[in-house]
Amino acid sequence: MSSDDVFSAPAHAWVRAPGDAYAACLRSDPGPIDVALARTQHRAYVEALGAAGVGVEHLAPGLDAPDGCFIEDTAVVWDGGALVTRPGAPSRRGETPSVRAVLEAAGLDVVAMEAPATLDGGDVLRVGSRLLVGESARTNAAGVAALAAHAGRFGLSVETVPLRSGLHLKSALTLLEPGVLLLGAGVEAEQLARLPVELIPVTEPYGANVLALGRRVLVSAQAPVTAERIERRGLEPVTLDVSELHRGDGALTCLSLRRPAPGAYCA
Ligand code: CIR
Repeated sequence: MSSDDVFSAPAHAWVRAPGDAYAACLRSDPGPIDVALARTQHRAYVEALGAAGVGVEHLAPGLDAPDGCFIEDTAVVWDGGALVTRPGAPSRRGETPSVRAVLEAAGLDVVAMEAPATLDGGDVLRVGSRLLVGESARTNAAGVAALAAHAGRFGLSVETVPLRSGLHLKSALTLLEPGVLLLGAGVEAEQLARLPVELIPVTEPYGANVLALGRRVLVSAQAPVTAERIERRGLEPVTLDVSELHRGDGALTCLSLRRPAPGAYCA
């Protein structure tokens, strides 16, 4: 793997539908969650992945894993390798053994983080051969070091980015297309000034977390202005209503764990 890799839609994605325990997930919004609607919205998300040519594999929802549908947080995957994380929230650590099993079965070179390291996959954004890591409350220096050690063997470098607000780096910063990032309120533009990228500021609360599947881009239905801007750039926004997943502090990237095609990288 190297900086010459091409950006493309993921070849494969692992997902986990919201289980019965989802209403007890970690969240900042104290209002009720409609678990049945969350499942319906999750199904539509999975269909959108499939329609973009991504092969989807389902993991079983865990009875004692309320946040299990936010599977992105449990690993960081790239062409050939993966780091299974130790999520920052102790209640989420039981989600990782099943993820480790499928990543190993997929033939990836898997390393699992150990205490005291913590890292959530939602804090890791791939930009070319760089992995940007958010300094969130969920990710610590030992977690960043564990990622740097394993990913470094594949030619990937790791750089940290301070967060102004928000749960994860990717709550505020995602890749729209190669060299182009959507930037929300949670990260200051000056923190990214060193990067050879175009930054598109987004003001809608859920607008900065999109999932680019090649030219097709999944966007929250709660970010219509962002969807319009994406369309004006000649990309194909696909808007999805994920209201019940937003209620659990989730967004579009966190609902899947994605593996790129050989020689490629993906969002
Ligand atoms: C949590 O607090 O861990 C979950 N309720 C939400 C995780 C969202 N993950 C993500 O954006 N990568």
